[in-house]
Amino acid sequence: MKRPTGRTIALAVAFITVALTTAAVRTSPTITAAKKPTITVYKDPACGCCKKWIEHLVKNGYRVDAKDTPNITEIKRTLGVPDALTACHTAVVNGYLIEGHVPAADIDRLLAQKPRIAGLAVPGMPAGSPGMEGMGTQRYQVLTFDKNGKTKVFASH
Ligand SMILES: [Cu+2]
Repeated sequence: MKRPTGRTIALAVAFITVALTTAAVRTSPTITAAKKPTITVYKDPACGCCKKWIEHLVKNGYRVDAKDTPNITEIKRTLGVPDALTACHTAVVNGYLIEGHVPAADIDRLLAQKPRIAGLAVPGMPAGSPGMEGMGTQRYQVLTFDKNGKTKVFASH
């Protein structure tokens, strides 16, 4: 019977170390976070649910450039958010508009799929959407919209 030599054990240890290091790099959340772009968020300084939505984005690896403005309605018009789809804050990421409490996972999918749309919207402020927790939950949809205001369902929650 052959006993393992010191060299065999050293090789095995080296192999396990490499395997563990590789696994750690692959699952590291900081690496994923570094790949996510900055989202510019326009909001009224008094808006509390806007701040909570920003926290949700940051928790999901986005960098946020928050811009307080007293005239958010004007900004929505200028950026081209259809009147029927408005909520509280309006955001811009990689050229897409994000209106209202859109979940970070839907923004992830938007940026991965890059559809030819103007942006995503969660009209109104449905209870239970990210940033609107603590007041129960209701079902809501994330809509895509184009420049003419034409919408399609992107996700249902
Ligand atoms: Cu809100």
